[in-house]
Amino acid sequence: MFKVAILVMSLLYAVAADAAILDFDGQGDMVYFPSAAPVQLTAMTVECLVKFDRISTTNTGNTRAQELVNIGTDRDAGHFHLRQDWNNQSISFRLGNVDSPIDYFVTTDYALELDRWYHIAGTYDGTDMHLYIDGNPMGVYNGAVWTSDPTLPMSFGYHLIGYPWEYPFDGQMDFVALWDHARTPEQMAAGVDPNAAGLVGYWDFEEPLGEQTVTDLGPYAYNGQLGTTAFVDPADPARIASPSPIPEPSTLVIWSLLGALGIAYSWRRRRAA
Ligand SMILES: [Ca+2]
Ligand SMILES: [Ca+2]
Repeated sequence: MFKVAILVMSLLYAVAADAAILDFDGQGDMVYFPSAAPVQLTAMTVECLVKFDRISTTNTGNTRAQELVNIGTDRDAGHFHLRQDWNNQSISFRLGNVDSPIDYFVTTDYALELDRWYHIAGTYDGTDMHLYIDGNPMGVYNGAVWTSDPTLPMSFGYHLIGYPWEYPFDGQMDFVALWDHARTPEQMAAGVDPNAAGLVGYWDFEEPLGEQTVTDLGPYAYNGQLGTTAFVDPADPARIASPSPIPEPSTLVIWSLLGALGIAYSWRRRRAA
């Protein structure tokens, strides 16, 4: 009966087709959230799908990193960052201590490739931080002490307006989700149910072309905007048609079903291309 229930739920998820993604130009394109976060986080998951047009490989100023999803700067107490770092040419997940601007971070040597979609996630259960790429564990930090500062602005693809190091993202992004608890790889593989408990925000970028608002499908209407203003501006990411192969929810569901049935799987094997 349990498996049947999962099958029915999965079929419901599979109805949601993906038509659009956001393309960031690497010159300062961002999604910016003018409002404060709806909740203060004492645990979290941040996850997104990204494809890189550039990998940061050298310690050269503004291009030494690429921000994916973050709140605040990496000097703010109560920040979090999911970014691509030059020093290992891979991903890091960072939390800033609320008591002092100290980063706890998890990083990896996993070699990123251009022109390939990745599911990237950072989780924090109140004690331990985990970094996942395509659902595969990439590292852990035990004993982090962190609480978010909900007044810090959130952005996708950019460090923060007015901060010297912008770390602009050059690539494509879709399916960003923020949770108030640490999700497991199996849960992440099942995709995002906008009605799920503990969802803080979920953005799939399916608004019409020309729409400036980046709509939160979760419970709090935690909406963002393209670029630095609510109008057309140079920092607006481009809304473009969803290309193939992007791991759409319907594809992920098949693999989560296999996981529920006890059949081993990995995110990497989900990508046939
Ligand atoms: Ca989309
Ligand atoms: Ca704008």
